[in-house]
Amino acid sequence: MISGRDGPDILLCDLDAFFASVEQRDNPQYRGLPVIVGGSPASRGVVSTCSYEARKFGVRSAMPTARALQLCPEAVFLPGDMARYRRVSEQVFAIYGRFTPEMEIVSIDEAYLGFPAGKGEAAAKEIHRVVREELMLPLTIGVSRNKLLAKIASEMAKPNRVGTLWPEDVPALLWPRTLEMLPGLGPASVRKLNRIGISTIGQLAAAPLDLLQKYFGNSATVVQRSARGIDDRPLETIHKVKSISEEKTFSKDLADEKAIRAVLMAQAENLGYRLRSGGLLARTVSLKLRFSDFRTITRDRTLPAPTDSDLEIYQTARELFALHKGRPPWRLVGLRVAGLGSGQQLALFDSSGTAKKEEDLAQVRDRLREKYGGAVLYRARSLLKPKRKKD
Ligand code: TTP
Ligand code: MG
Repeated sequence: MISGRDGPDILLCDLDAFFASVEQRDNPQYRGLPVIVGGSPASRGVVSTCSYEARKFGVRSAMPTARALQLCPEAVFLPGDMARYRRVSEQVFAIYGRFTPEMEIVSIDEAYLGFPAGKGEAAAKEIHRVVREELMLPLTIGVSRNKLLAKIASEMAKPNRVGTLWPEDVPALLWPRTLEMLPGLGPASVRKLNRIGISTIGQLAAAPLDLLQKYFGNSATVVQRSARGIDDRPLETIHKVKSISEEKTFSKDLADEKAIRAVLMAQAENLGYRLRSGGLLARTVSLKLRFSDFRTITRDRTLPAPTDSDLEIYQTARELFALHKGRPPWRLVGLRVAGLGSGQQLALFDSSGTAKKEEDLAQVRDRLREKYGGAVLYRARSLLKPKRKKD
C-alpha cells in the first residue's frame, strides 16, 4: 500500500547550484564557465557549491577548495557573499509565499510547499516560470503527495526542471534505482544492505522486516516505508516562524523625529509585505531603539486583533516611539512583529470602508513590488526619508 493519496500535493523547491547561480546571474562574464564558491584554499577552505559546469570536472560541495582547483584549474573561484545570497533567498521565498502560505523552509535554497491535491503540478510550473522570469535563477521542483517523494522527484529532475514522482509510479520509477537515491540512507547503511544482497530500492521495499530489524533496530519500519514511498511527516509550515523584523543602523546618529518616523513607515511597509507574502498575521509589534550611548530598549504592544496592515503596524510603532523615544539622537531603529499565525484579517471597519481601502492599497503595492522588486510605491511619509538606501 502506498499512502499519501488523501493529503495535499507537496512540492520540494530547490535552487540549482544556488550561490554559483547567483554569481553567474550577477556577473554575466561567468555564465557558461565553471564557478566555484567557497573558502580560500590558503586557509584550507572547502567548496560551498559550484556551477554545473564545474561539476563535470568532479568538483562537489564540501570538498577542500585546493582539491577542487586541482580538478578544475580554470574555474572562476569566488569567496561568496552570504548577505547577498540571503537576500536573494528571501526574494525566492517571497515568490513562493504568493502561491501558498503552506511553506516549510528547509535551508537557504530549499522549501517544501503544500497545495490542494491535484493543484501541485500546475503550481510548480507557474512557480518555475515566475522565478526564472523575475529572478533569473534556475530552480528544480519535485512534485508528489509527500515530502519524501517530492524530494526524490527533485533529485531525479535536476537541474532546472519540474518533475513528478507520484506514489503510483514508485514501483516503475523508484524501485529499480540503487539505494543511494533514498534520502536519509547514509553510505554506511547502503554498504550494510549491499552486503546482505539488497542493492535496489525495490529489494529494500520487499525485504522481510525482521531481517531489516537486525540492521536498523527500531528504524527498520521507517526505512522500509521510505523504500515503499510512504512518508507521513507533515509540513512544518512557516507559521512556526516566531517573528519577522527589520532594523536600520544609521551611518550618523539621527536626531530628526520625522526622519525616524519615515524609517518606521518604510519598515512597517516591509513587514506588512512580508506578512502578506506568507499569508500571516501578527499579534504584537515591538519597537527597538538604540541611543547614541548604545543603550538599547525594546518596547512591545499587543494589538487588539492580529494584523498584516502596514498602516496598523506603523501607527503602533509610532505610538510606541512617542512614548519611549527618550532623548535624541538615535543610532538604530528597528521594528519586529511577532505572535504570528495564518489566516485572513478580520474586516473590522467594513462599514466605514477604511479597512477595505487600506487592504486594497496594500494589495496594489504588493503587486507592484512583485513586478518591479523592492518597494516602489511609498506613502507620502516614507518619502521624507532623504535618500532611501537600497540594499
Ligand atoms: P544545495 O541545494 O545542497 O546545493 P546547490 O543549490 O548548490 O546545488 P543543487 O543544484 O544540487 O541543489 O545547497 C544550497 C546552498 O547551500 C549551496 O549553493 C551552497 C550552500 N552549501 C554550503 O555552503 N555547503 C555545503 O556543503 C552545501 C551542500 C551547500
Ligand atoms: Mg540547491
